[in-house]
Amino acid sequence: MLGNVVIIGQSGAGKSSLINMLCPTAKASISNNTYGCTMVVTKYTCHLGGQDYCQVHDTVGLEEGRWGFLPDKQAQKQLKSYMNGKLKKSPRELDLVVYCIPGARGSKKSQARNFKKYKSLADAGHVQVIVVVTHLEGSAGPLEDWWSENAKTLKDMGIPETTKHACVVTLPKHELESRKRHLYDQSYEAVKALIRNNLPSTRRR
Ligand SMILES: Nc1nc2c(ncn2[C@@H]2O[C@H](COP(=O)(O)OP(=O)(O)OP(=O)(O)O)[C@@H](O)[C@H]2O)c(=O)[nH]1
Ligand SMILES: [Mg+2]
Repeated sequence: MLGNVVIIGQSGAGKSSLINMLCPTAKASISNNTYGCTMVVTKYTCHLGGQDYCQVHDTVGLEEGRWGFLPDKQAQKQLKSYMNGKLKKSPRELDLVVYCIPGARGSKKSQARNFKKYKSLADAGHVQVIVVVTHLEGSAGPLEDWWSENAKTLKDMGIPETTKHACVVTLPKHELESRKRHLYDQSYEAVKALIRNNLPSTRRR
């Protein structure tokens, strides 16, 4: 087991969809874009190639506002206490944080606030934060181009351009136009490699 990976981000960013991509037997519930969906943290096994695997933790969505199933204030409290709990365990039960953002939706002040908040929490526990940008099936060129083309958006979100990242599509494959379906497979490989390469136990090898 290579470690524990916690996926965080705003409601609807595609965290559960990302989990379903990484762990095909997971069947994490996906929201309908109107209300947030994941109410409790759940963990799944993600195979990373060969005998290697990690645990990925699906978390509650942030920024649901006052009227969602889990208002932002409550979600923030739940996530913070979950991450702190994992960081304080001995041995530590958190090895990597994936911050998920929907690339097609631009940036919001709250995303910058959230990134800063959870990055400093992770930093304090000496845990790396990586970024996965979702919702990119509309991109005209290679998905990875999003990163350099959106330097201003990243800056607005407080995300350093040097952050390890992957630009992907997590919309379920059957919902993609057939000519775009290869992007799903490509995204799966990109995120798997990103996680694998940044887990401390792999880096120590
Ligand atoms: N267009 C597009 N839609 C996506 C993509 N990834 C996920 N979605 C859709 O976005 C909606 C929200 O996805 P979820 O995976 O439930 O998002 P979440 O971050 O887990 O949301 P919460 O559980 O509320 O925090 C669903 O309708 C997904 O099908 C993507 O890459 N592109
Ligand atoms: Mg979810």
